[in-house]
Amino acid sequence: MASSLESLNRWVEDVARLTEPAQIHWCNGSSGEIRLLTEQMLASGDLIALNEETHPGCSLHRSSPTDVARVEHLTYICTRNRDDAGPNNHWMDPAEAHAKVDALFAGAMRGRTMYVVPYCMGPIDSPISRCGVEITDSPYVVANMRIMTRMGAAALSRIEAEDSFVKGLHSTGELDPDKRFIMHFPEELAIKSIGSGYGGNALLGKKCHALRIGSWQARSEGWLAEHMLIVGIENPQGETRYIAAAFPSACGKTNLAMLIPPESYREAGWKVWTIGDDICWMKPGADGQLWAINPEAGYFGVAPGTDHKTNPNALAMIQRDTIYTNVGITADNQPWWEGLSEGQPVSDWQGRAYDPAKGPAAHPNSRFTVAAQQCPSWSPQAEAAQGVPISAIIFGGRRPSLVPLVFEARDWAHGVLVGAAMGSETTAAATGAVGVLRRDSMAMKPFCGYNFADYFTHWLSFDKPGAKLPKIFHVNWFRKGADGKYLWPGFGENLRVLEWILGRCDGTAGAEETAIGLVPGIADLNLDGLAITPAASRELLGIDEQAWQSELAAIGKYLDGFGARMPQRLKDEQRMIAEALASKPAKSIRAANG
Ligand code: OXD
Ligand code: MN
Repeated sequence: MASSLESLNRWVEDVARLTEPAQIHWCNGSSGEIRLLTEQMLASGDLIALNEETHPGCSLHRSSPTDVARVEHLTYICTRNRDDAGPNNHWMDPAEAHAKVDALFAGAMRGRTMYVVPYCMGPIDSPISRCGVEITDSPYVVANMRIMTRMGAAALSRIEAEDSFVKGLHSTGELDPDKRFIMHFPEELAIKSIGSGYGGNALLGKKCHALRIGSWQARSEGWLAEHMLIVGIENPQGETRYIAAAFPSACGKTNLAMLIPPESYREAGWKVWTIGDDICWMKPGADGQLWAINPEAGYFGVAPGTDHKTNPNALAMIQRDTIYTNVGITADNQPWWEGLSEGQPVSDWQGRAYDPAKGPAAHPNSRFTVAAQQCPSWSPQAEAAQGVPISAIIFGGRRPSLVPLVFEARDWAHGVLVGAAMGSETTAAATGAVGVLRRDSMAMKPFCGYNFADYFTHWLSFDKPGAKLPKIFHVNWFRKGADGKYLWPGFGENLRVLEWILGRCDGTAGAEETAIGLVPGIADLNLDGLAITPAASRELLGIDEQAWQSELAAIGKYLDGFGARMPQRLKDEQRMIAEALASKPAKSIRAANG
């Protein structure tokens, strides 16, 4: 059999023949290489230097105004059998998809440099990590991949030693939305993306590899590739436990991953450690626990709303060596976005004189790209080859009504249903209407590389003898009162909810059994020092049985939409809860020592 490097060389030659670049550059990931590339981009205008005194090593990239977000309607899963992609994906026959994009790739790199970017998703020495190579004609993509992945010589050595890697081909093409496609070929471990330079469409290691192709690989190899942050919570006794949490785009994953404990918790000795803010790969270990790595090496975070109050760790980490995309700038060339309490914009994200009548200074989906280590709460365990053991999995969404602040699933299968039923109001991270409720199972609707029904079956399969699975919870920071105001303060105060969750994991926290799961009583949560009225806390934790009956009916309909492949186990779970809602009164269960 040909070695991986032979097959890589052959692929690079084939791509060069098709795309006709002026030159080919194999990236080694060195600091000299990135320095030169950055100088070239500053000279060409691909990057704009920012204030070197306040923001050393930072630069700004302005994307094409029609290329500012992921494009789900142009994103395809191309499997031989349409049902393998499922109703949750756009599908195209692989032969047709290759023909369609190859026609666009023909000659696409004329006059440009073709970069060959070997990368590793996850610590170089981790058995959970997987490698890929992205071929791109965008130096901006190369610079981002260098921050977001372990890119260069070490990844190439691992590829040489392994027998497969994910092939990602990218060109910005003409940046024409009519000639834009993000194609995935999971059976070939291949991606072809053309016509966009935007993060999620162009940094192929992230959504395309680590989630869409990764989820496919994970199913065939017995692990999970999830749209989850990973955070470590250290209690005053010095024990750190790890939580993985899935929220749809722009629901505060980055904020939760970098949470600053409230003052009283800090004083008592609580600490928060960041492992990852977007993607989590989890695999059962020999001990039966799920062990997780963050496959990424950086954060590609949403800038607007990032401030001292909302996410001081994020603000601190982006003061140096950061690539900003589509933010505004101040008169002295500092980056600026809506929600930043200091400074005034003079130019907007398109480089026009800032005029509030023309819209915000920063695009709502403007971003920062920064190395993970720059985060003050970065955990050295993010580099651990074996990963970290996961004690709890949290699902959540933006639900202004109905869904309580937190509840616990009775068992794994119930937890899988809770994840499958997740929903949220849409945000600006993808193009489309904002503020509409859409079901987003496990926050993977845009990212699962195969049929959701098969994905739920895969999740259920982890519940087997010997497994020591994490408990599963659902949170909702976004419930509103009758006055339209949020009932829960959110941000650092969310640690109070995490404390309850960890207390449930070790049997020290109480809960009340309800038809939808285990909900804390008011006395089970530490609300000390919070300005929250008893009426508001009752509303936050309350369950409106009638409204939940409609919700369960809607969930049942949603599951039925996946047809015959939907696991019966999940449908049974839905039916049991619907029946319990119609009959069961709430009862209180107390922790053994609580
Ligand atoms: C992201 C997203 O960019 O989920 O992380 O949209
Ligand atoms: Mn994401």
